[in-house]
Amino acid sequence: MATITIVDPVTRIEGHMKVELSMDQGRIVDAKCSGTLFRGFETLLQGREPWDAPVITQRICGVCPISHGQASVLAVEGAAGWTPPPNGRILRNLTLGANFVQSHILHFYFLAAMDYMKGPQVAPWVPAWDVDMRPNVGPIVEHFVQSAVEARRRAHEMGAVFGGKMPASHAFIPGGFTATPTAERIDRFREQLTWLLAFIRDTYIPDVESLAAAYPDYRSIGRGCENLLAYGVFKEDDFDHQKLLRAGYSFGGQTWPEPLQPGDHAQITESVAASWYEDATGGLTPAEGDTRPAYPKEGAYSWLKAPRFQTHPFEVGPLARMWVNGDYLDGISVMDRHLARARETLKIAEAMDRWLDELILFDGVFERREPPASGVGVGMTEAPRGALGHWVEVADGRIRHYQIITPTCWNASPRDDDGTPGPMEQALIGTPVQDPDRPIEALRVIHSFDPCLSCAVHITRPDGEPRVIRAGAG
Ligand code: NFE
Repeated sequence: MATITIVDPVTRIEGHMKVELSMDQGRIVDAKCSGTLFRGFETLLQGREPWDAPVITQRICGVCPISHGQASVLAVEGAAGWTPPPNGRILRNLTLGANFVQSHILHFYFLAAMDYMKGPQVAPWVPAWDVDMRPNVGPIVEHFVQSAVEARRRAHEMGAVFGGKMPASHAFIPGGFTATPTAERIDRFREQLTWLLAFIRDTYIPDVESLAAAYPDYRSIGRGCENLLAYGVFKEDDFDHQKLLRAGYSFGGQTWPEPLQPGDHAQITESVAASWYEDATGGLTPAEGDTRPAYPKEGAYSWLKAPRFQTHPFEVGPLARMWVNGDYLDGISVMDRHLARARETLKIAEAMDRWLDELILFDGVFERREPPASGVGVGMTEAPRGALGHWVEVADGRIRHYQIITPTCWNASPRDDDGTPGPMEQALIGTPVQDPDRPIEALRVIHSFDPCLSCAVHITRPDGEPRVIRAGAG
């Protein structure tokens, strides 16, 4: 008979997530992933000026704000028909790249590695479940202490060189970027990047490889839906022809992915059958859908909607990006996600070294224009955790409609109108579990996706009084 274990909250992720696991004969036979907070950013953007969107949406999350800034400026620029000058494009790439590097290092050393090894008996390694850990994982704990914390700090400082500050940067504005590329800033950026390139090559990638060698069974655990989707990111030219990480999709792990065409976003829909939202017709595109909470609701168990492409669930993230680019085709599993993420970090960091050389000193970074009075735009980009889209409609100079689909909405989505589980739910089903009360194996699957429920859900109090919280008040 199946037993049910609820892990709530799932820790060492961003945001709030609960997972309900049904287990039978040592395996997970069913899984439900729930986002446990409501995100109201779409609602609070309505009626505001389009220029507010990149600033406000960066507050969705402290880990990937730059991606939201990028998606938002692309959406507003799409509505206005603008493209930034070359320096603006390159400075965005560099600042976004810095954010990817810090996020991937954060994920491996601070969030995921502790699922596999015992560390010193101090936080963040304790409290922890007393479960079987394998001994031969290499010096990952030592590297966490000696260099991973410093690596993350350096990546943040690198992002702030042009971004002004991190995590949220005000440099992303429709029409371009606010910082100019001076020789002194380029030098400061390159100094951090040189250190980080050595860290990624000599420490991060070998650490992930030694973890994968110690846990070879996790090359077949957590395969999931095996559909992989990337919107593409890091524009290499001013005409939207070429990106460092191209857009594409693959059904069932096919190694010849399809390119994603500019109009294909119209085939992205969101189901709310298992989500606490009202939707009379279901399966709407983000351009049509809205955000009307409905709680409680029969059959619903998550504040995440269920995005689908061509009606199917898709895994997004570093593995999907590297897969559709042909850079990583070794497999789809827990360890393949870690390996692809580490190799992507190097690919991005190496490209950043080149982009620094492409900056044009004393050239413009921004073209001053009037904000659009009306129009629709879609900002399709990538966040560290995967495909990110912002949809905007402007009318009478104000935002009439705004919708966001984050990577974790794709990966941790609940059932859709057809009852099909989301990618993370599918990856959990079939996973062997030794102890149903301490399902560490399930956490390894979940963490391999690097979920961020902060991006996926949020809470607002539209009718409430502001709550004053005094830090340190007795
Ligand atoms: Ni809050 Fe985010 C990333 C975005 S995840 S971290 O990466 O968008 O859903």
